[in-house]
Amino acid sequence: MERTFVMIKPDGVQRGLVGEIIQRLEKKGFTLVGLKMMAVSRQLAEEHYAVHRERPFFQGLVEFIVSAPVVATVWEGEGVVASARKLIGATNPLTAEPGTIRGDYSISIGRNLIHGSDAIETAEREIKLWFKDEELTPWEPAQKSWLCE
Ligand code: D4T
Repeated sequence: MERTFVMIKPDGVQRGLVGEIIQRLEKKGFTLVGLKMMAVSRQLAEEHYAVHRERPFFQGLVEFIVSAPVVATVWEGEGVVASARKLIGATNPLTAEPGTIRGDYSISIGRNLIHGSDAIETAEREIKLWFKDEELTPWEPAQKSWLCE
């Protein structure tokens, strides 16, 4: 089953949006199989954003991610990677569509609340980076047959 990694960034935690963000993914019908609040080490933040190492915003982004706790989550479901990205909305919250998480609750690219894996392979890499196998709890939702044919 397809999985994605979603991180509620420090601004999402500080602004009390953890419940709202989790609820949007739950209500959509995806299954939460991993959840932990954590202070992120510099090493983990740098590794997570390694593709952006040469970008001018990299240092600021790492400082931001280590500045306060985040909530790391893993979600399961058919098409969850692309769908979570749609629910999250465009990187720049000012151009993110209303109805998306960033479009509804944020105004700045450097404080855009949430991260979601951008492809299936990225999701696999990020889940391995953030979670040990034993921290994930696969389960079968009782309402499954009411969600999917
Ligand atoms: P993440 O990875 O956080 O889900 O964001 P996106 O996938 O939507 O966007 P991204 O990889 O292009 O950017 C990663 C991260 O860097 C921040 N950022 C980005 C920033 O602070 N300034 C910038 O100019 C850009 C492009 C926001 C998201």
